[in-house]
Amino acid sequence: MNSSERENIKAAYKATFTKKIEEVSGNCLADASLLKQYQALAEMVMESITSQWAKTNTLYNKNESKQVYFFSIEFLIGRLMKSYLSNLGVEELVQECSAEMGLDYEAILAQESDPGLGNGGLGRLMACYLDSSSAMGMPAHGNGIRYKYGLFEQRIINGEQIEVADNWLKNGYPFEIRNPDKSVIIKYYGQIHSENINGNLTFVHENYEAIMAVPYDIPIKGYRNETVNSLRLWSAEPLEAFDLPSFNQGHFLNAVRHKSEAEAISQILYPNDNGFDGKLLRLKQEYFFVCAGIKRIIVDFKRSNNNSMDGFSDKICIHINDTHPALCGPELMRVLMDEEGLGWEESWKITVAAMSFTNHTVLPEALEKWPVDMMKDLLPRIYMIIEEINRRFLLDLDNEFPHDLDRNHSLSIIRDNYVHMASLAIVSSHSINGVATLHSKILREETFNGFYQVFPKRFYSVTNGVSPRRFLMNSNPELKTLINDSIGPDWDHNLFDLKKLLNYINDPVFYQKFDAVKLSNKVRLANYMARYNNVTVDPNSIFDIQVKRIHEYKRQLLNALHVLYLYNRLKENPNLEMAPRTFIFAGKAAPGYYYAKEVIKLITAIAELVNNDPSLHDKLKVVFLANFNVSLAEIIYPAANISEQISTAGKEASGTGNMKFMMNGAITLGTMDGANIEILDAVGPSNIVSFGLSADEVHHYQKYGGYRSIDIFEQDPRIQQVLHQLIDGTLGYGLSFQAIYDSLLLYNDGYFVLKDFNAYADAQNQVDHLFRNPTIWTKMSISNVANSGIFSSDRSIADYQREIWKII
Ligand code: OAK
Repeated sequence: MNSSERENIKAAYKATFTKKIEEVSGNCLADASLLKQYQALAEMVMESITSQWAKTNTLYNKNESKQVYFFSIEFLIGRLMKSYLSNLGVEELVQECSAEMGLDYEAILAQESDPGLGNGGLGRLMACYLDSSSAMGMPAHGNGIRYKYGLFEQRIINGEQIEVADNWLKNGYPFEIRNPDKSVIIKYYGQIHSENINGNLTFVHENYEAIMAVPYDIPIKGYRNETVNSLRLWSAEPLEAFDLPSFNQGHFLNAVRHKSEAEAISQILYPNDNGFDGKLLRLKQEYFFVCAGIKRIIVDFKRSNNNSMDGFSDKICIHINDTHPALCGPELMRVLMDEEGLGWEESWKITVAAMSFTNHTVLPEALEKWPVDMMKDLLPRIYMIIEEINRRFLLDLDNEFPHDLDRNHSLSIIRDNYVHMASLAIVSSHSINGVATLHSKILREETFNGFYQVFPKRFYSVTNGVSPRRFLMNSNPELKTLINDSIGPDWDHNLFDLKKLLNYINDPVFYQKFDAVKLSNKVRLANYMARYNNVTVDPNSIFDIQVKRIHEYKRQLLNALHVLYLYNRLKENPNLEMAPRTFIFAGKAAPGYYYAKEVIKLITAIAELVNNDPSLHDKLKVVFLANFNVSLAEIIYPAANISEQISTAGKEASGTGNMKFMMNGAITLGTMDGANIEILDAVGPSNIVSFGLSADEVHHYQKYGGYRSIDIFEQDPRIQQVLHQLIDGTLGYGLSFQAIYDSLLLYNDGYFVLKDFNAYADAQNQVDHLFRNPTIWTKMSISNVANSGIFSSDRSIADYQREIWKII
């Protein structure tokens, strides 16, 4: 494009934008608020996407290529405007025009709410996978719930977490289209009768409670291509706004009660990460989006397949993201048998061939199991089908392993009066995978070993990945520019090309530029902390960052105790030689997770102690950033020097924050857990700092005992001092962290914090030495970026296509 063409395009953009402002606000540009500017831009974006969206859908409706449907109870998509603009290839243009019109581009983008429709890794992974599928031109869609309130907003008041409702829809959401014509009726409760209709045994559902699932579709625009996939989020509504008989009798409250009961289903996201609390409403949610999603898939499939179900599983993959959508199996069976008139065997074949299942945690407390009575009452037909699936499965098992009652019991989907969702998911899927090599091994050898013995060929491993567009190109534009200037722009379609950066691994000019980018990102985060935490930090200090959900197994406590230990060392010796450090934490605790909330309190108390002690000469700062979400994450990752990935080995299925940090040049300080092991493989041992017990060692202690935390305490005066400080008032008058203290000593330190303390302190010491040698540090940092290609979610999606969905 020559410069006069570009000027014409810019003029046209400015004119359209000015007109749009009038349309959305009734004001002229000069009087339009930032919100209206954002809404005008959002409308323009939607207008430029929708025709491509329609074309993509027309193509998909022909059913020529296989389509994947991700069923997930969470989709943590983050703000979308920047992705749309960049994927459309117009971001620079919009930026330039905004500046020329005197508008604040970043402030306009900040108007967008950040939909918190997920807790953490599970939901964010889905968003990355949608992004990658579209980027790769692959037909893939999301199916989930349009929660009216997403994950709570976290405020820190007097050092404690306070939860505030996340009203992300308060100004409307411009990137969704409501499609009431595609609504589906969902039936709960009632009774099932079998009837003989024309010689066929037919199941009839009576006296049920019906509610309506209404889809809202969000376009997922591919990166600089023509593909626009869909994320379909279902909202619950009553069939009728009023119960007219009640209304007419003057029972006004009754008349609207069923409305709020129906709406309750998609009212709020359960705020548990890696946990399960078996509430009835949650089971309603699970069936809600499963039933609605399956119905639409079948309607769409049949419409383009001469009203026939032939070849369904050749064209449709139903991928379930953990067990929350595991009812997809029995629901698909129900539709195939009760609505499509197929027999059990044929239906079962189709179901297993269509379904695949990814597990995302091995924590026993997160494995879902529903009381039989609850399931039977709420979903009577589904429960009947689960019983039959189980009966046939146990029969097969008995044929293969005769009289093996223990095996039969332990693998039974229904056992001890519960429906075990992982068992249901495994039995009804042709593929089961873990999300990192170690995790998949633990699934095979421990968690699902019984099933692995029965179905060895069903088990796979696909290591997670993250979107390089969101977590590198869009959130770290200066690094993107530097990479473009160095190796050319083509790495954007193949992240493995980042390896070409290794050509600069000894180039001092490149070092300087690379360091300048990191510093600039650190300054941005330092400004954020000055503004929101009122703490001044030195951008030249080591930014040592741990951001993720607060959970015992993730061991924020290990980090916090070490900070206290470092504080003690500095107090003892104010001239201690060390690079200044800024320890940064962020993450939400589940509202009912007392211990996690205590950890937040502890970190903020340590921050208070450390940041207000002038004798430390600014060598140590601690910051807890409130309300960690996708938008804040995008500011944090580019600014990190150290990525803390210190879970108890064997507990973190994969981790994905570790990959986002690495892509932005942070050095991993990590245990040999989850994908950290693969990060080590990718960068080599000299570009990572690893420490601590191995998963095998942890497993051994857990199985056979032999670890006594009190012994470590008694032998290590550093630990004694730090633990006493938890309860002796050092951290504030009247503040005592007795529960944490007890967990470590009285309850024998279930997550091996004290056991790993020494190794962690040594590793931190090593970090200090490495950082004080800038050449070595920059080299390590560049190596991390250069070797991060394997952690692109494009690679993960390619693995799924090849191994699991068999698309290419
Ligand atoms: C949440 C609820 C239930 C089960 C699992 C989760 C979850 O978020 N798991 C996380 O999934 C991520 C994506 O696979 C992994 O990277 C994390 O290690 C895992 O904790």
